Amino acid sequence: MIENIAAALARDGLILRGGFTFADGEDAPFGLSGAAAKSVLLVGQAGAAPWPHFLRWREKQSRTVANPLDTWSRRAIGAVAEKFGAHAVSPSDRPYLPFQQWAMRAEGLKPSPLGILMHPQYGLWHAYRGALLFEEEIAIPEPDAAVHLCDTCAEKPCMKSCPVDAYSEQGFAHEACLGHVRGPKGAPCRTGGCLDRNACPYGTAYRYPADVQAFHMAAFAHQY
Ligand code: B12
Ligand code: SF4
Ligand code: SF4
Repeated sequence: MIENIAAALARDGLILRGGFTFADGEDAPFGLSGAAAKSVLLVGQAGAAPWPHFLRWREKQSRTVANPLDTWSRRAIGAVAEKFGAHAVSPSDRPYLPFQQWAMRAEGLKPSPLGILMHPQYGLWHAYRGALLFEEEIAIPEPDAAVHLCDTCAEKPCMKSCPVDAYSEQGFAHEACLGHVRGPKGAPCRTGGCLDRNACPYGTAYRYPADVQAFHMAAFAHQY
């Protein structure tokens, strides 16, 4: 079944990002009928692979859609969920579902100093677009042990490039970031994306193109 789900998602540039089975008695989200889910599969992207699919869909819309990437993702992942008897959820659903905790469990990833999970191949250039919840247990292969590249990265350039030092050991000062991004000196972040994220030397083959980074930065600056 997993191979068929992966093939259906690939038509939109999306990939499966592993999954797991909830433990007995664990507080699990609801599946399709409203009963607690038994298994979850995460859906996401490596690099900006879904972008051309998203753009083609957006061009066909007769009027401007609010939160277009979320809307497209819900539509694409919702169609796959319907075909395979799953309940689709989104990282933007309220209350927020613990997508990063699920991802750490599903693929053995750990957070970078930026809070973004570090992937041994994609670096910081990957994201989650949804998840499929199943009320029956499904067979999910165990993930390979993931090397955490940040452990051996002595220089940590991702902590040295932000003009307002928004990322620190205390976490992410998003108001300081937004003040800079929206201000007169914020053009480099607005047009090319976060300078700290771009400073990481790993996964550069998957780095989102500047226009994609500008789209995400505009969404972040507009929403928060
Ligand atoms: C709210 C939110 C934010 C808030 C955080 C505010 C706060 N202090 O809580 C703000 C607005 C700051 C934010 C910013 C960004 N975010 Co954000 N965010 C979320 C969201 C929607 C909910 C987080 C949450 O509360 N979850 C509920 C708790 C219970 O789940 P959790 O797994 O335990 O949550 C973890 C996160 O909250 C994390 N965390 C806490 N503070 C921050 C700050 C940042 C920057 C990140 C990445 C994580 C993070 O720590 C928790 C423990 O692991 C998640 C999606 C999701 N549903 O999780 C995306 C998510 C964490 N964000 C993500 C990203 C990429 C970003 C950005 C880096 C890029 C962007 N979206 O444009 C920006 C930073 C801007 C920049 N300078 O580039 C990705 C991370 C992907 C990955 N590879 O790990 C996620 C998973 C969304 C996705 N679709 O994939 N985000
Ligand atoms: S620059 Fe180094 S510490 Fe920062 S995210 Fe990349 S590998 Fe991790
Ligand atoms: S987007 Fe710009 S201001 Fe915000 S954390 Fe990244 S480098 Fe700093």
